[in-house]
Amino acid sequence: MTDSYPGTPNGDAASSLNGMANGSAPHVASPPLVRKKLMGYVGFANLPNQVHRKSVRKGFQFTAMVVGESGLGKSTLINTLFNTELYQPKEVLPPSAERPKTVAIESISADIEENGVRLRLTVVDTPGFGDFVNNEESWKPIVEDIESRFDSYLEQENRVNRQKIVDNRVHACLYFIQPTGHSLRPIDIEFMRRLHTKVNLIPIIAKADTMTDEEIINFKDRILNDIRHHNIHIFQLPTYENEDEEALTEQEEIARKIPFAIVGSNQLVHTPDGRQVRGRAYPWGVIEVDNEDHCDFVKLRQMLIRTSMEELREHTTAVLYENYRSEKLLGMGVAQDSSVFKEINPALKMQEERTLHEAKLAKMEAEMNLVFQQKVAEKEGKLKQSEEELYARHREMKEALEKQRLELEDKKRRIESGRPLTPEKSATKRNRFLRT
Ligand SMILES: Nc1nc2c(ncn2[C@@H]2O[C@H](COP(=O)(O)OP(=O)(O)OP(=O)(O)O)[C@@H](O)[C@H]2O)c(=O)[nH]1
Ligand SMILES: [Mg+2]
Repeated sequence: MTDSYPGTPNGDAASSLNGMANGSAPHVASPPLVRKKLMGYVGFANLPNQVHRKSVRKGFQFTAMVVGESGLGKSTLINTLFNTELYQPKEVLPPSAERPKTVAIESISADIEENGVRLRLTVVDTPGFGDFVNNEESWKPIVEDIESRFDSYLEQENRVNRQKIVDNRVHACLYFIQPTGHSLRPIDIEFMRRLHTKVNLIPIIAKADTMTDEEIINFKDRILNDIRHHNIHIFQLPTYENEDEEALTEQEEIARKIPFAIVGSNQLVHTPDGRQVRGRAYPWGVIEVDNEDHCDFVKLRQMLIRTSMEELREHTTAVLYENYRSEKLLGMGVAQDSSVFKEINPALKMQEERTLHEAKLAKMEAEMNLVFQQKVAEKEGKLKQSEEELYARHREMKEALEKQRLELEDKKRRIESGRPLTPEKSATKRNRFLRT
Protein backbone atom coordinates (compact mmCIF):
# COMPACT_ATOMS: atom_id res chain seq x y z
CA MET A 1 0.00 0.00 0.00
CA THR A 2 2.98 2.23 0.25
CA ASP A 3 3.69 1.78 -3.46
CA SER A 4 2.89 4.82 -5.49
CA TYR A 5 1.42 4.31 -8.93
CA PRO A 6 2.85 6.60 -11.56
CA GLY A 7 -0.46 6.57 -13.45
CA THR A 8 -2.53 8.07 -10.65
CA PRO A 9 -3.24 11.73 -11.00
CA ASN A 10 -1.96 12.75 -7.61
CA GLY A 11 0.69 10.05 -7.34
CA ASP A 12 -0.84 8.97 -4.03
CA ALA A 13 -0.78 5.52 -2.58
CA ALA A 14 -3.44 3.63 -4.50
CA SER A 15 -4.85 0.20 -4.76
CA SER A 16 -6.49 -1.65 -7.61
CA LEU A 17 -9.79 -3.02 -6.37
CA ASN A 18 -10.59 -4.58 -9.72
CA GLY A 19 -7.33 -6.43 -9.97
CA MET A 20 -8.75 -9.59 -8.39
CA ALA A 21 -11.69 -9.76 -10.79
CA ASN A 22 -9.31 -9.41 -13.71
CA GLY A 23 -7.18 -12.22 -12.43
CA SER A 24 -10.04 -14.67 -11.98
CA ALA A 25 -11.65 -14.15 -15.40
CA PRO A 26 -8.91 -13.29 -17.86
CA HIS A 27 -10.97 -14.27 -20.94
CA VAL A 28 -13.61 -11.59 -20.42
CA ALA A 29 -12.70 -8.17 -21.78
CA SER A 30 -10.93 -6.43 -18.92
CA PRO A 31 -13.10 -3.95 -17.11
CA PRO A 32 -11.52 -0.54 -16.77
CA LEU A 33 -8.96 -0.48 -13.96
CA VAL A 34 -10.09 1.81 -11.19
CA ARG A 35 -7.39 3.07 -8.88
CA LYS A 36 -8.74 3.75 -5.44
CA LYS A 37 -7.14 5.45 -2.56
CA LEU A 38 -7.81 3.49 0.61
CA MET A 39 -9.61 5.59 3.19
CA GLY A 40 -8.44 3.50 6.10
CA TYR A 41 -6.80 0.26 7.16
CA VAL A 42 -8.30 -2.75 5.34
CA GLY A 43 -5.96 -5.44 6.50
CA PHE A 44 -4.60 -7.27 3.49
CA ALA A 45 -1.15 -5.97 4.22
CA ASN A 46 -1.19 -8.68 6.84
CA LEU A 47 -1.47 -11.48 4.24
CA PRO A 48 2.27 -12.33 4.31
CA ASN A 49 2.04 -12.72 8.09
CA GLN A 50 -0.88 -15.10 7.70
CA VAL A 51 1.16 -17.22 5.27
CA HIS A 52 4.11 -17.05 7.64
CA ARG A 53 2.08 -18.24 10.66
CA LYS A 54 0.48 -21.02 8.67
CA SER A 55 3.76 -22.39 7.35
CA VAL A 56 5.37 -22.21 10.78
CA ARG A 57 2.42 -24.17 12.18
CA LYS A 58 2.72 -26.81 9.45
CA GLY A 59 6.49 -27.07 9.71
CA PHE A 60 8.85 -27.83 6.86
CA GLN A 61 10.24 -30.95 5.24
CA PHE A 62 13.53 -31.08 3.41
CA THR A 63 15.41 -34.02 1.96
CA ALA A 64 19.00 -33.90 0.75
CA MET A 65 20.90 -36.75 -0.86
CA VAL A 66 24.63 -37.37 -1.02
CA VAL A 67 26.07 -39.23 -4.00
CA GLY A 68 29.62 -40.03 -5.00
CA GLU A 69 32.35 -42.61 -5.04
CA SER A 70 33.17 -44.62 -2.00
CA GLY A 71 35.41 -42.95 0.56
CA LEU A 72 34.92 -39.37 -0.66
CA GLY A 73 33.49 -38.29 2.68
CA LYS A 74 29.72 -38.39 2.13
CA SER A 75 28.84 -39.79 5.54
CA THR A 76 31.34 -37.41 7.12
CA LEU A 77 29.71 -34.40 5.46
CA ILE A 78 26.29 -35.46 6.72
CA ASN A 79 27.68 -35.61 10.23
CA THR A 80 29.29 -32.22 9.70
CA LEU A 81 26.02 -30.70 8.43
CA PHE A 82 24.00 -32.03 11.37
CA ASN A 83 26.89 -31.36 13.68
CA THR A 84 26.29 -34.69 15.37
CA GLU A 85 27.52 -38.24 15.05
CA LEU A 86 24.53 -39.49 13.07
CA TYR A 87 26.58 -42.39 11.89
CA GLN A 88 27.93 -43.93 15.04
CA PRO A 89 30.73 -46.42 14.43
CA LYS A 90 29.17 -49.81 15.14
CA GLU A 91 32.24 -51.04 16.97
CA VAL A 92 35.52 -49.55 17.96
CA LEU A 93 37.90 -50.47 15.18
CA PRO A 94 41.66 -50.77 15.40
CA PRO A 95 43.41 -48.13 13.26
CA SER A 96 44.49 -50.78 10.76
CA ALA A 97 40.92 -52.01 10.18
CA GLU A 98 38.95 -50.92 7.17
CA ARG A 99 36.65 -47.94 7.73
CA PRO A 100 32.90 -48.69 7.76
CA LYS A 101 31.44 -48.41 4.29
CA THR A 102 27.92 -47.42 3.43
CA VAL A 103 26.36 -50.56 1.95
CA ALA A 104 22.77 -49.54 1.19
CA ILE A 105 20.78 -46.38 0.53
CA GLU A 106 19.91 -45.17 4.02
CA SER A 107 17.93 -42.16 5.04
CA ILE A 108 18.17 -40.44 8.38
CA SER A 109 15.64 -37.89 9.59
CA ALA A 110 15.93 -35.39 12.36
CA ASP A 111 13.35 -32.95 13.65
CA ILE A 112 15.16 -29.75 14.34
CA GLU A 113 13.81 -26.48 15.64
CA GLU A 114 15.23 -23.00 15.44
CA ASN A 115 13.41 -19.91 16.77
CA GLY A 116 10.14 -21.84 16.86
CA VAL A 117 10.42 -23.04 13.24
CA ARG A 118 10.29 -26.81 12.93
CA LEU A 119 12.13 -28.61 10.18
CA ARG A 120 12.18 -32.30 9.42
CA LEU A 121 15.53 -32.67 7.73
CA THR A 122 16.17 -35.97 5.99
CA VAL A 123 19.53 -36.93 4.58
CA VAL A 124 19.82 -39.82 2.17
CA ASP A 125 23.22 -41.47 2.18
CA THR A 126 24.05 -43.67 -0.78
CA PRO A 127 26.77 -46.30 -1.14
CA GLY A 128 29.77 -45.28 -3.24
CA PHE A 129 30.09 -46.30 -6.90
CA GLY A 130 33.26 -48.24 -6.35
CA ASP A 131 31.27 -50.92 -4.57
CA PHE A 132 29.45 -52.02 -7.70
CA VAL A 133 30.74 -54.86 -9.84
CA ASN A 134 29.64 -53.04 -12.98
CA ASN A 135 30.33 -49.36 -12.43
CA GLU A 136 28.68 -48.38 -15.70
CA GLU A 137 25.29 -48.98 -14.17
CA SER A 138 26.12 -47.46 -10.81
CA TRP A 139 23.70 -44.57 -11.34
CA LYS A 140 20.77 -46.98 -11.59
CA PRO A 141 19.91 -47.66 -7.91
CA ILE A 142 20.10 -43.95 -7.17
CA VAL A 143 17.87 -42.91 -10.05
CA GLU A 144 15.49 -45.67 -9.00
CA ASP A 145 15.44 -44.36 -5.44
CA ILE A 146 14.67 -40.81 -6.60
CA GLU A 147 11.92 -42.09 -8.92
CA SER A 148 10.37 -44.30 -6.26
CA ARG A 149 10.08 -41.21 -4.05
CA PHE A 150 8.32 -39.38 -6.89
CA ASP A 151 6.05 -42.42 -7.36
CA SER A 152 5.16 -42.46 -3.70
CA TYR A 153 4.24 -38.77 -3.86
CA LEU A 154 2.19 -39.30 -7.02
CA GLU A 155 0.37 -42.19 -5.40
CA GLN A 156 -0.48 -40.05 -2.38
CA GLU A 157 -1.69 -37.25 -4.64
CA ASN A 158 -4.04 -39.66 -6.41
CA ARG A 159 -5.63 -40.82 -3.17
CA VAL A 160 -9.15 -39.76 -2.28
CA ASN A 161 -7.89 -38.26 0.96
CA ARG A 162 -4.92 -35.98 0.39
CA GLN A 163 -4.81 -34.41 3.80
CA LYS A 164 -1.61 -36.01 5.01
CA ILE A 165 0.83 -36.11 2.13
CA VAL A 166 4.34 -36.99 3.23
CA ASP A 167 6.90 -35.38 0.96
CA ASN A 168 9.86 -37.74 0.68
CA ARG A 169 11.06 -36.34 -2.64
CA VAL A 170 14.75 -35.50 -2.83
CA HIS A 171 15.08 -31.72 -2.94
CA ALA A 172 18.83 -31.53 -3.42
CA CYS A 173 21.54 -33.94 -4.42
CA LEU A 174 25.12 -33.22 -3.37
CA TYR A 175 27.34 -34.84 -5.97
CA PHE A 176 30.88 -35.55 -4.73
CA ILE A 177 33.68 -35.09 -7.26
CA GLN A 178 37.06 -36.73 -6.62
CA PRO A 179 39.76 -34.09 -5.97
CA THR A 180 41.84 -35.15 -8.98
CA GLY A 181 42.55 -31.62 -10.21
CA HIS A 182 42.08 -32.71 -13.84
CA SER A 183 38.48 -32.55 -15.09
CA LEU A 184 35.29 -34.54 -14.72
CA ARG A 185 35.66 -38.24 -15.41
CA PRO A 186 33.25 -40.14 -17.71
CA ILE A 187 31.57 -41.73 -14.68
CA ASP A 188 30.83 -38.25 -13.23
CA ILE A 189 29.41 -37.00 -16.52
CA GLU A 190 27.30 -40.12 -17.01
CA PHE A 191 25.97 -39.84 -13.48
CA MET A 192 25.08 -36.17 -13.68
CA ARG A 193 23.45 -36.60 -17.07
CA ARG A 194 21.24 -39.34 -15.67
CA LEU A 195 20.33 -37.29 -12.62
CA HIS A 196 20.03 -33.65 -13.70
CA THR A 197 16.44 -33.92 -14.92
CA LYS A 198 15.29 -35.64 -11.76
CA VAL A 199 16.97 -33.74 -8.97
CA ASN A 200 18.58 -30.41 -8.11
CA LEU A 201 22.27 -31.19 -8.64
CA ILE A 202 24.81 -29.46 -6.43
CA PRO A 203 28.38 -30.42 -7.38
CA ILE A 204 30.94 -30.64 -4.60
CA ILE A 205 34.71 -31.09 -4.71
CA ALA A 206 35.37 -33.68 -2.03
CA LYS A 207 38.29 -33.57 0.39
CA ALA A 208 39.33 -30.12 -0.78
CA ASP A 209 42.08 -30.10 1.86
CA THR A 210 44.10 -32.32 -0.46
CA MET A 211 44.46 -29.50 -3.01
CA THR A 212 46.05 -26.07 -2.93
CA ASP A 213 43.93 -22.93 -3.36
CA GLU A 214 45.21 -22.40 -6.88
CA GLU A 215 44.53 -26.02 -7.85
CA ILE A 216 40.98 -25.63 -6.54
CA ILE A 217 40.36 -22.49 -8.64
CA ASN A 218 41.59 -24.20 -11.82
CA PHE A 219 39.71 -27.40 -11.04
CA LYS A 220 36.47 -25.47 -10.51
CA ASP A 221 36.92 -23.81 -13.92
CA ARG A 222 37.44 -27.15 -15.65
CA ILE A 223 34.45 -28.71 -13.91
CA LEU A 224 32.15 -25.83 -14.91
CA ASN A 225 33.42 -26.03 -18.50
CA ASP A 226 32.69 -29.76 -18.61
CA ILE A 227 29.25 -29.22 -17.14
CA ARG A 228 28.47 -26.57 -19.77
CA HIS A 229 29.94 -28.69 -22.57
CA HIS A 230 27.76 -31.68 -21.68
CA ASN A 231 24.63 -29.55 -21.18
CA ILE A 232 24.28 -30.69 -17.62
CA HIS A 233 21.88 -28.59 -15.63
CA ILE A 234 23.09 -27.91 -12.13
CA PHE A 235 21.04 -26.00 -9.59
CA GLN A 236 21.28 -22.25 -10.15
CA LEU A 237 20.13 -19.72 -7.65
CA PRO A 238 17.31 -17.72 -9.20
CA THR A 239 17.61 -13.95 -9.01
CA TYR A 240 14.56 -11.79 -8.62
CA GLU A 241 14.41 -8.18 -9.67
CA ASN A 242 12.87 -6.80 -6.50
CA GLU A 243 15.35 -8.55 -4.20
CA ASP A 244 17.19 -6.28 -1.77
CA GLU A 245 20.87 -5.49 -2.25
CA GLU A 246 22.07 -7.55 0.69
CA ALA A 247 20.27 -10.71 -0.41
CA LEU A 248 21.55 -10.27 -3.97
CA THR A 249 25.17 -9.94 -2.85
CA GLU A 250 24.82 -12.97 -0.61
CA GLN A 251 23.40 -15.05 -3.47
CA GLU A 252 26.12 -13.89 -5.83
CA GLU A 253 28.79 -14.88 -3.32
CA ILE A 254 27.26 -18.33 -2.96
CA ALA A 255 26.87 -18.79 -6.74
CA ARG A 256 30.53 -17.85 -7.26
CA LYS A 257 31.61 -20.77 -5.04
CA ILE A 258 29.87 -23.47 -7.07
CA PRO A 259 31.17 -26.23 -7.26
CA PHE A 260 31.74 -26.02 -3.51
CA ALA A 261 35.14 -27.18 -2.31
CA ILE A 262 34.37 -29.03 0.90
CA VAL A 263 36.26 -30.32 3.89
CA GLY A 264 34.27 -32.48 6.23
CA SER A 265 35.03 -33.32 9.84
CA ASN A 266 33.25 -33.53 13.11
CA GLN A 267 36.48 -33.73 15.06
CA LEU A 268 37.44 -30.88 17.31
CA VAL A 269 41.06 -29.83 16.87
CA HIS A 270 43.21 -27.17 18.45
CA THR A 271 44.50 -24.34 16.29
CA PRO A 272 48.01 -22.94 16.88
CA ASP A 273 46.37 -19.79 18.30
CA GLY A 274 44.58 -21.87 20.93
CA ARG A 275 41.03 -22.08 19.54
CA GLN A 276 39.06 -25.32 19.40
CA VAL A 277 37.47 -25.81 16.00
CA ARG A 278 35.92 -28.50 13.81
CA GLY A 279 38.59 -29.42 11.35
CA ARG A 280 41.44 -31.60 10.28
CA ALA A 281 44.88 -31.30 11.78
CA TYR A 282 47.96 -31.72 9.62
CA PRO A 283 51.65 -31.44 10.44
CA TRP A 284 51.66 -28.16 8.48
CA GLY A 285 48.57 -26.74 10.14
CA VAL A 286 44.84 -27.02 10.75
CA ILE A 287 42.08 -26.88 8.14
CA GLU A 288 38.94 -25.38 9.69
CA VAL A 289 35.60 -26.63 8.40
CA ASP A 290 33.66 -23.51 9.46
CA ASN A 291 36.23 -21.02 8.19
CA GLU A 292 35.27 -19.49 4.86
CA ASP A 293 38.92 -18.84 4.03
CA HIS A 294 39.67 -22.55 4.31
CA CYS A 295 36.76 -24.15 2.42
CA ASP A 296 33.23 -23.57 1.07
CA PHE A 297 31.39 -25.61 3.71
CA VAL A 298 29.78 -22.51 5.27
CA LYS A 299 28.54 -21.29 1.87
CA LEU A 300 27.13 -24.72 1.07
CA ARG A 301 25.26 -24.87 4.38
CA GLN A 302 24.05 -21.32 3.84
CA MET A 303 22.59 -22.18 0.44
CA LEU A 304 21.14 -25.53 1.47
CA ILE A 305 19.56 -24.34 4.66
CA ARG A 306 19.48 -20.57 5.06
CA THR A 307 18.87 -18.95 1.68
CA SER A 308 17.64 -21.45 -0.90
CA MET A 309 15.91 -24.36 0.78
CA GLU A 310 12.55 -23.04 -0.40
CA GLU A 311 13.89 -22.52 -3.95
CA LEU A 312 15.18 -26.08 -3.99
CA ARG A 313 11.81 -27.37 -2.79
CA GLU A 314 9.91 -25.24 -5.26
CA HIS A 315 12.04 -26.25 -8.25
CA THR A 316 11.63 -29.90 -7.26
CA THR A 317 7.86 -29.56 -7.16
CA ALA A 318 7.24 -27.19 -10.04
CA VAL A 319 9.74 -28.49 -12.58
CA LEU A 320 11.39 -31.80 -11.75
CA TYR A 321 8.43 -33.62 -10.22
CA GLU A 322 6.00 -32.04 -12.69
CA ASN A 323 8.03 -33.33 -15.65
CA TYR A 324 8.29 -36.78 -14.13
CA ARG A 325 4.59 -36.83 -13.32
CA SER A 326 3.38 -35.79 -16.78
CA GLU A 327 5.75 -38.24 -18.47
CA LYS A 328 4.59 -41.03 -16.22
CA LEU A 329 0.90 -40.27 -16.73
CA LEU A 330 1.36 -39.94 -20.49
CA GLY A 331 3.19 -43.28 -20.43
CA MET A 332 0.16 -44.78 -18.71
CA GLY A 333 -2.04 -43.41 -21.51
CA VAL A 334 -3.60 -40.59 -19.52
CA ALA A 335 -3.62 -37.81 -22.07
CA GLN A 336 -4.59 -34.32 -21.11
CA ASP A 337 -7.66 -33.03 -22.87
CA SER A 338 -6.64 -29.44 -23.52
CA SER A 339 -10.19 -28.43 -24.41
CA VAL A 340 -11.12 -28.93 -20.76
CA PHE A 341 -8.86 -26.07 -19.84
CA LYS A 342 -9.85 -23.81 -22.74
CA GLU A 343 -11.22 -20.53 -21.61
CA ILE A 344 -14.81 -20.00 -22.68
CA ASN A 345 -15.86 -16.76 -24.31
CA PRO A 346 -19.69 -16.75 -24.71
CA ALA A 347 -19.69 -14.54 -27.81
CA LEU A 348 -16.99 -16.63 -29.46
CA LYS A 349 -18.76 -19.83 -28.46
CA MET A 350 -22.08 -18.61 -30.02
CA GLN A 351 -20.25 -17.62 -33.20
CA GLU A 352 -18.61 -21.06 -33.28
CA GLU A 353 -21.99 -22.77 -32.82
CA ARG A 354 -23.58 -20.62 -35.52
CA THR A 355 -20.83 -21.47 -37.99
CA LEU A 356 -21.22 -25.14 -37.17
CA HIS A 357 -25.01 -24.93 -37.62
CA GLU A 358 -24.68 -23.12 -40.95
CA ALA A 359 -22.22 -25.69 -42.21
CA LYS A 360 -24.65 -28.43 -41.20
CA LEU A 361 -27.54 -26.73 -43.07
CA ALA A 362 -25.42 -26.26 -46.19
CA LYS A 363 -24.47 -29.92 -46.11
CA MET A 364 -28.12 -31.00 -45.76
CA GLU A 365 -29.14 -28.75 -48.67
CA ALA A 366 -26.43 -30.17 -50.89
CA GLU A 367 -27.52 -33.71 -50.03
CA MET A 368 -31.16 -32.92 -50.79
CA ASN A 369 -30.20 -31.34 -54.14
CA LEU A 370 -28.28 -34.42 -55.07
CA VAL A 371 -31.19 -36.73 -54.23
CA PHE A 372 -33.58 -34.49 -56.19
CA GLN A 373 -31.34 -34.51 -59.24
CA GLN A 374 -31.03 -38.28 -59.07
CA LYS A 375 -34.84 -38.67 -58.90
CA VAL A 376 -35.36 -36.31 -61.85
CA ALA A 377 -32.80 -38.18 -63.91
CA GLU A 378 -34.48 -41.48 -63.06
CA LYS A 379 -37.91 -40.16 -64.03
CA GLU A 380 -36.59 -38.73 -67.28
CA GLY A 381 -35.02 -42.05 -68.11
CA LYS A 382 -38.28 -43.87 -67.49
CA LEU A 383 -40.29 -41.40 -69.53
CA LYS A 384 -37.91 -41.70 -72.44
CA GLN A 385 -38.16 -45.45 -72.29
CA SER A 386 -41.98 -45.48 -72.33
CA GLU A 387 -41.98 -42.91 -75.14
CA GLU A 388 -39.79 -45.17 -77.22
CA GLU A 389 -42.02 -48.14 -76.44
CA LEU A 390 -45.08 -46.17 -77.43
CA TYR A 391 -43.42 -45.04 -80.61
CA ALA A 392 -42.49 -48.60 -81.48
CA ARG A 393 -46.04 -49.82 -80.84
CA HIS A 394 -47.41 -46.99 -82.86
CA ARG A 395 -45.17 -47.91 -85.77
CA GLU A 396 -46.14 -51.58 -85.52
CA MET A 397 -49.82 -50.73 -85.54
CA LYS A 398 -49.32 -48.36 -88.41
CA GLU A 399 -47.55 -51.01 -90.40
CA ALA A 400 -50.23 -53.58 -89.59
CA LEU A 401 -52.96 -51.19 -90.64
CA GLU A 402 -51.12 -50.30 -93.84
CA LYS A 403 -50.79 -53.97 -94.65
CA GLN A 404 -54.48 -54.49 -93.98
CA ARG A 405 -55.35 -51.51 -96.16
CA LEU A 406 -53.24 -52.83 -99.03
CA GLU A 407 -54.91 -56.23 -98.79
CA LEU A 408 -58.36 -54.71 -98.73
CA GLU A 409 -57.52 -52.50 -101.71
CA ASP A 410 -56.26 -55.53 -103.55
CA LYS A 411 -59.44 -57.39 -102.70
CA LYS A 412 -61.52 -54.46 -103.84
CA ARG A 413 -59.66 -54.29 -107.13
CA ARG A 414 -60.18 -57.96 -107.77
CA ILE A 415 -63.85 -57.87 -106.94
CA GLU A 416 -64.29 -54.94 -109.20
CA SER A 417 -62.45 -56.68 -112.04
CA GLY A 418 -64.53 -59.84 -111.53
CA ARG A 419 -61.61 -62.05 -110.72
CA PRO A 420 -61.95 -64.79 -108.10
CA LEU A 421 -60.95 -63.85 -104.63
CA THR A 422 -58.35 -66.59 -104.22
CA PRO A 423 -56.70 -67.02 -107.61
CA GLU A 424 -53.76 -68.98 -106.28
CA LYS A 425 -56.01 -71.60 -104.64
CA SER A 426 -58.14 -72.19 -107.73
CA ALA A 427 -55.02 -72.44 -109.84
CA THR A 428 -53.64 -75.20 -107.70
CA LYS A 429 -56.95 -77.01 -107.85
CA ARG A 430 -56.97 -76.63 -111.58
CA ASN A 431 -53.47 -77.87 -111.91
CA ARG A 432 -54.25 -80.87 -109.80
CA PHE A 433 -57.29 -81.44 -111.89
CA LEU A 434 -55.29 -81.26 -115.09
CA ARG A 435 -52.73 -83.74 -113.91
CA THR A 436 -55.36 -86.32 -112.98
N1 LIG B 1 41.24 -35.42 3.98
C1 LIG B 1 39.94 -35.56 4.15
N2 LIG B 1 39.45 -36.71 4.55
C2 LIG B 1 38.13 -36.83 4.72
C3 LIG B 1 37.24 -35.75 4.45
N3 LIG B 1 35.97 -36.17 4.71
C4 LIG B 1 36.05 -37.44 5.10
N4 LIG B 1 37.34 -37.85 5.12
C5 LIG B 1 37.84 -39.18 5.48
O1 LIG B 1 37.61 -40.05 4.38
C6 LIG B 1 37.26 -41.35 4.84
C7 LIG B 1 35.96 -41.80 4.24
O2 LIG B 1 34.88 -41.00 4.68
P1 LIG B 1 33.37 -41.46 4.65
O3 LIG B 1 32.57 -40.30 5.12
O4 LIG B 1 33.16 -42.76 5.31
O5 LIG B 1 33.17 -41.67 3.09
P2 LIG B 1 31.87 -42.12 2.34
O6 LIG B 1 31.80 -41.29 1.10
O7 LIG B 1 30.68 -42.09 3.21
O8 LIG B 1 32.19 -43.57 1.87
P3 LIG B 1 31.20 -44.79 1.57
O9 LIG B 1 30.22 -44.82 2.67
O10 LIG B 1 32.05 -45.98 1.48
O11 LIG B 1 30.57 -44.48 0.25
C8 LIG B 1 37.22 -41.25 6.36
O12 LIG B 1 38.41 -41.73 6.88
C9 LIG B 1 37.08 -39.75 6.63
O13 LIG B 1 37.68 -39.38 7.85
C10 LIG B 1 37.80 -34.52 4.01
O14 LIG B 1 37.12 -33.53 3.74
N5 LIG B 1 39.17 -34.49 3.88
MG1 LIG C 1 29.30 -43.49 3.74
